[in-house]
Amino acid sequence: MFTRAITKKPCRALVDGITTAMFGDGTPDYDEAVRQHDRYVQTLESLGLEVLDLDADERYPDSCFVEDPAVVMEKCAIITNPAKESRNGEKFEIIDAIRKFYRENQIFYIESPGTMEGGDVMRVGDHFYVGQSDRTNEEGLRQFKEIVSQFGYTASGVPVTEGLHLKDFVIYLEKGNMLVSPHMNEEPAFAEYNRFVVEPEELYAINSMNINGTVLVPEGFPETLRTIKELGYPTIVINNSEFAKIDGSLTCLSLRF
Ligand code: CIR
Repeated sequence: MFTRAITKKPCRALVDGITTAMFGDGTPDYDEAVRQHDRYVQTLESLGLEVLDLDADERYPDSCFVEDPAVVMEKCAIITNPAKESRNGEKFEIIDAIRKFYRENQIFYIESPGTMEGGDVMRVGDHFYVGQSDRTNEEGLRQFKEIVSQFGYTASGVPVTEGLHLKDFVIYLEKGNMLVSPHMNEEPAFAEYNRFVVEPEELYAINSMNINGTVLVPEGFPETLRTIKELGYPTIVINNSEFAKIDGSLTCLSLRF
């Protein structure tokens, strides 16, 4: 069960966020992004989470995507080392928030030449699948494994060849169910799970998010919504259009623990 989340308000510089336009082009509208973010925070609260919503930081256009500079779990927190220059400093800003919930001896750091972003880290029980992507390298994975193994967790790498982060192409919905891209459906690491393939036109909806049994689904993807409902999960549809324009999806906007 999640009891807390950390989020961070979008800044006006959001319009300069990194984008490959893989989920559609256009520049995010700041006011609409703020409204969508407020609704996101309220939704987490409605599901019982206490949310620490940090102030916007104009120095880092992508800083509302707090999932990337840290990975949190019950027994420890890891400050990552974001690969992109414009995002790397976010790791220094997230530490204060992490310190509110973790003791110093529970906080660890991915160090250069290791790189990692939380969007590449997908948890299944006490195992972490770690995307090996442009943002998370082998050395990042090695350090991550070393850290989490001290606390009884395991980790393994999965190649990400389609785009940004692992969780854009596969998401664990709990109860053995996964949403996968056609390519991830072929990934041997996921062979044992019940996989539900999301077709390319609904790719953005893979990054749906299970919060204590309810699945948040981005607005505008009827097939994926139907699949998730048919699996028996209660759902809440969330409009995330302004974040999608800069490759941001639902999980990116929070750290949950
Ligand atoms: C970036 O390219 O870093 C941001 N524009 C989007 C980050 C999305 N984060 C995530 O999926 N965890």
